[in-house]
Amino acid sequence: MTTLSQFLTEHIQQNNLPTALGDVFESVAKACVQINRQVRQGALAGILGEAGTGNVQGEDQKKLDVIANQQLIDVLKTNADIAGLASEEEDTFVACNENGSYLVLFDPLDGSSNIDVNISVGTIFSILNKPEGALSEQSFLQAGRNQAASGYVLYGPQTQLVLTMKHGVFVFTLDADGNFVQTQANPTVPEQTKEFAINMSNQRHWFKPMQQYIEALLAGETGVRGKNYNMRWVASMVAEIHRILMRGGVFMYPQDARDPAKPGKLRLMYEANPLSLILEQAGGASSNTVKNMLDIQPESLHQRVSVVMGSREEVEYIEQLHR
Ligand code: AHM
Ligand code: MG
Repeated sequence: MTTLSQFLTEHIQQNNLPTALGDVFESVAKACVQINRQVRQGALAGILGEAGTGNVQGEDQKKLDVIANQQLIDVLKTNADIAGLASEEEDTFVACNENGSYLVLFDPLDGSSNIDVNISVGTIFSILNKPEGALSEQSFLQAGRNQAASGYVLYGPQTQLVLTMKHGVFVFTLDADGNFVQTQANPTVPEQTKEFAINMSNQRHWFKPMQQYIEALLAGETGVRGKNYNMRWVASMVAEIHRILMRGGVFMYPQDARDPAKPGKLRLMYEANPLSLILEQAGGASSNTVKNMLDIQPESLHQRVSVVMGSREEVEYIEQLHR
């Protein structure tokens, strides 16, 4: 039995990584154990429902969005290695410790439309090296490939932490005493799949190549793909990506024709990038339909992006349709 702390010590030594990186993971895990407690309590703690506030992106916040965000900020601020934070729920970045060498970006509670109906939600996080010089928004605007590490916590039937420090992917399960224990090493995303995930209600808004792709999947054996596909949509990206990490599949939230100012629904820096790094480390692929997700140079903290990620063969097929 290997606990998260034991794993971090060994993994960091083996791969010559800075010990401070391990401490950042310890802090994120600590905050997520607190969030997990709140999520599990639900109505018993009186924390379901709307907060009555909105975030900078014009989205209504749930009470638990606000609580999870504050818990992460409070815990991460006490870590001297962390120079700054950025969150889906904060207008701009939060400065922390002047001498810190890391930046942490997070979506405190992804899939929060699911909280009130007791369906899986998660925390997604990305860890960047802080560039030299004074902290500014610019310090955070690094391509996904530059991430030092990333991960997520899935609050599902089991609470699991999945992480990468760019030396493989590791899975931990929270035990009854509140400790993460390693339960899997290096899961791999199968290259081929027969499972896809997309919100079909947006179909009429999609651009042509996406229409064409889904039409081919729905045609099953009788279409150009020559096989029958199954579909899943949890509306919790962490849950979908975890499923794909475990058994393959393709997840899509494409840009569509509705609002040219909004290239997709999901956010690049704290949703797409961290999950892309996990999938790429596990042999999967990730794209904005024309370009590897991890090569996109971000222009703003809350930038939205078109998302296609999962089994390599499907992601490449979709990219081809867009060429
Ligand atoms: P959130 O960060 O506000 O929870 O939104 C992100 C979520 C993703 O987890 C999920 O894939 C998507 O929104 C679902 O969107 P929709 O409700 O349009 O299906
Ligand atoms: Mg989210």
